[in-house]
Amino acid sequence: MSVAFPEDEVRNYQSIYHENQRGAKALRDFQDGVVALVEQYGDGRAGSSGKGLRGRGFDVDSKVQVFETVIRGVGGLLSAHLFAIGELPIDGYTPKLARTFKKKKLQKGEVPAISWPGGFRYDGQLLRLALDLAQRLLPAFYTTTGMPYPRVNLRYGIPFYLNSPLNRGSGSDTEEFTMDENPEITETCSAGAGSLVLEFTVLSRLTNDPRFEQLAKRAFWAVWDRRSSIGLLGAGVDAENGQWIGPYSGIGAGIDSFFEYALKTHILLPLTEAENSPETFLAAWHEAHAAIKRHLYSGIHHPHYVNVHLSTGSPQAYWIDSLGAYYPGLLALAGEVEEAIETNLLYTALWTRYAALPERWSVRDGHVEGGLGWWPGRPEFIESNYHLYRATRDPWYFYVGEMVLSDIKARCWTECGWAGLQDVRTGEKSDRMESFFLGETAKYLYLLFDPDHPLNRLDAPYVFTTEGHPLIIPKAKSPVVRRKAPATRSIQVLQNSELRDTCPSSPSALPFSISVTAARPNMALGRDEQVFIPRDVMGDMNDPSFTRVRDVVMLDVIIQLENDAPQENTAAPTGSSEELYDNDDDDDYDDYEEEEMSNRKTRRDSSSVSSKKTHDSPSQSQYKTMLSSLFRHVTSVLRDPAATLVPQPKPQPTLYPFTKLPAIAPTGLGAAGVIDVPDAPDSSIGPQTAPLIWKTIFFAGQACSGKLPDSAPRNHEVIIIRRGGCTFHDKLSNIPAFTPIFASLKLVIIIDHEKASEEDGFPEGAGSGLFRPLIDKRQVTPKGVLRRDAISMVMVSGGDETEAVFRRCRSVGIRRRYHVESQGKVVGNVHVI
Ligand code: DMJ
Repeated sequence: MSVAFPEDEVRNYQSIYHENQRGAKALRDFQDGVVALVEQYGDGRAGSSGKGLRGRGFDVDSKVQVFETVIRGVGGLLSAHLFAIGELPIDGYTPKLARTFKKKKLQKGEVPAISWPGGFRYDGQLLRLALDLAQRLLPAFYTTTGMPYPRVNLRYGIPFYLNSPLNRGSGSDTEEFTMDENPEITETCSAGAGSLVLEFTVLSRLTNDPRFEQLAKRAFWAVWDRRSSIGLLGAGVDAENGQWIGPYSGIGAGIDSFFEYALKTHILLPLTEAENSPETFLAAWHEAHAAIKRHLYSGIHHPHYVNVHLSTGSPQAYWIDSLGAYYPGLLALAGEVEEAIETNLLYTALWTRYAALPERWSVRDGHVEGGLGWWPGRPEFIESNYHLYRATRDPWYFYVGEMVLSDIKARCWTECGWAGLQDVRTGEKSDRMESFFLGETAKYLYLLFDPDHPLNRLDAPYVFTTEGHPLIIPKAKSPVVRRKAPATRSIQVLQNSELRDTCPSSPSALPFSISVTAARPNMALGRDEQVFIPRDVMGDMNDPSFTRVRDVVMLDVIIQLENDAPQENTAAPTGSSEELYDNDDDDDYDDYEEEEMSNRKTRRDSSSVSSKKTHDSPSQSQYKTMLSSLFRHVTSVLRDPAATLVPQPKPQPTLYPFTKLPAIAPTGLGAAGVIDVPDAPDSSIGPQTAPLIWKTIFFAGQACSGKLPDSAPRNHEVIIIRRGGCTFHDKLSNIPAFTPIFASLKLVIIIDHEKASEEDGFPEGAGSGLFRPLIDKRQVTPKGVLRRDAISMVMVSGGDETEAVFRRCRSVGIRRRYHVESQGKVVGNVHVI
C-alpha cells in the first residue's frame, strides 16, 4: 500500500489555521484560564489571597486516588506553570518581568512576577497550587514499605489506614473514619506506586523542597526491588506488607507507566554521578526491557507481548490491552525503533478492525476478551504513533493518525463533548469524557499533525508525563540535594554496549514518499489475521491496490420483528402493524385461488391479534378511572393557583428486535439486479425503534394460479411468494403491471420450501443450502407484455418457519455483502461487516 502524506502538505494546510488560531488566541485562552482558576481557588498562599470564591486551594473533604491526583492534578498544574514562566515554549509568548519597587525575597513556590494582560501578575500561583495539592497527598507515603497508600483524604489525610505509622497511637481524629465496616484497601498497582517520580521531582526542583522527589523515588525503588528473580513486576502490590497481589506480569494495565517513568526519569534528569541518578533509572529501564523481551515478547504471527507468571515466566493469558499500546512509543523514545514499529502493527490492525481499540483483545481467539469492549478515549495507541512518527518520519503514521481522527469524529462526538465508546463493536457511546481524552489523545493527534509546533522543535530534555503533560527541569533548578540511597539497593548500571540511550537516526524515506513501514518485507499482517472492516468506516475504498466489491449473488434480508413483550408506557409505534397486511378490497380478488384467500384470512386474524397486543383499547372502566383522575387533578389545580399540572411520564419508545436471513439473487435472462437501496443495519445492532425501509408486505402463496390482485404490487413494497407449483418466471408473470412509485413493489422474496437446518449454518451460513434461482426468460406482465422495469427478486430458505417470521415482522430491509479484492483476487481474510 503506498502512503503519501508529505510533511510539507501538512504544513501548508495548517499554516492558515495556525495564523488565526494558534499563538495569540491560544495564549489568551490559557492566560484567562489561569486567572479564572486563581479567582476560584486562590493563589496558593497562606493569607487572604489564598482563598478563592470556591475554596482555598485543595482544602476539600474528598478521598482521592494518589496516582490519578498526581498525574492529572499536580502534573497538569506544574506543566502549566512551566508554560507560564516560559520554560516550555508557546509561540509568540516572551514573559516580561513586572516592574517592582522593592526587591523582595522569594518565598517557597514564588517566582519573579510576570506581567500579563489585564493587570494580572503571574508569580507562581499554579506552582503553589501544585504544592498545596501535593502536600495534601504526603500522608499516603507513611507506609513501612515506602510505597504510597492508594488513597488519601485531601483534608484529613489517611485516618482510615489504621496500620500506618502515622496513625499508631493516634487519638480521636481517626475515630470518625473507623466506623466503616470495610477496612480501606491497601492494594496499589505498580504503576500507581512507581509513577510519581516525574511530577514530584519537578515539584521538588521548582520549590527547593526535596521531600517529594525523595518519596517518589523511594516508592519507585520499592516497587522495583520486588521484581521477581527473572526481572518481572506484578500488577498489584500491598502497600503495607509489600506482597504481590496476583501472579500476573505484563506491560499493560497496572504496570504500564512504571516502565515509562524509568526511562523518562533518565531523560528528564540532567546527568549526574550521584546515586539515584538518571543512570540508575536507565539501568532499571534496560533491565525491565530485557526481561519483557525475554519473557513477554511473542514474535509469532504479529509481534506482541503476552501475560506471564511473574516468577516462572510461564504464559498465563493471551490477551493484549489497550493500555499496553503505549509501549511501542516508549520503545521508540528508548531508541528501540524496530521493536516499536513491529509491535505497534497489531494495535494498528485492531484499530482498523474496530475503528477504536477494545479494552482487551484475545490474540488467541481473535476477538474482544471477556466482554471488555469499551474504548474510553484512551490515548496510548495514538501516543505511540506520535512517538513513532517523530522517530521514523514515516508518512504511515500520518495515515494512521488520519484514520484515528476520522473514526473519533464519526463515532465519539456529542453535543457536549467527546464521549467514549461503551462497546467498540456496536458503537454505543458512554456518557463520560475522561480528562485524558483532551490531555493526551487530542494532544498527541495535534502534535502529530503539527511538525512545527514549538514542542516538536524543542531541543531540550523534556518529557510528557503519563498523562501527557510536558515537563522540564529549568536549567537553573538542576542541582538538588540528593538523598543517599540505602546500600541494599541492587541497582547497577548494565555495562552492555548494545543498550541504547539514544535514538538511531530515522531510516531514509523510500522514493516517492512511500511508507517504509508499509513496505516492510515479510510483513505477516494480513496473511494470517482476520481483519474486519465496518462498511461505514471503510466507505468507498479507492486504494489502487484494494477494491471493495459488492457481492451480486448473496445478500441478507433484515427483518425487524414485532415486539411481543408487554410494553410499559408504550407509545404508539411509528408504523402501525396494520400497515403490514393487505386489507384492500380488490376487483381482481375473485380470480384469485383459494389458497391465497385463506392466506389473507390468516393475515387478517393475526393482524387483529397483533393489534390487540400493542394497541389495546381501554375498557369502559379504565376510561372511567382515567377520566376521574384527570378530573381530580384539574380541579385541584383550579383550587390551588400555585399548583401546576404534574408532568406525565414521557412514553418510552418501543424497541423492536431484528433477525436476518441469507438471501440469494437469481440468474438468467429474466433476473433483474438487486434493488439499490441504503443498507439496513446489521441485525446484531440490537432492538431499535426506527423501522426498516419497507413496511408493507403482501403474502401471495405460491402465486401460480393467475394474476395477483392489482393492489399487491401497487400498495405493497414486498411480495412474499412460496417456492414450487410453477417456475420463477411464471410467478413473476402473475404480478400485475404497476407504476413504480414510492408505495409500490420493490422486492419479491421467494421462500424456499427447504427447512433451514443448524447444519446448513442457518442463519449465519452464507448459502444456507440455497441454490441460485434461474429465471430463464425475460420478465413479462400477466398480459405477456415485456416488463419495462424488471422486478427485483431474491430467495431465502426456511419454509413455514420463515413465512411465520415474515408474518410477525414490522418492517423489512436488505443488507448487501462486500468483499475486498486485490489485483482481481479475493482477499479472503478481510471481511467487510
Ligand atoms: C492515563 O490516565 C495515563 O496514561 C495512565 O498512566 C494510564 N492510562 C490512562 C489513559 O488510558
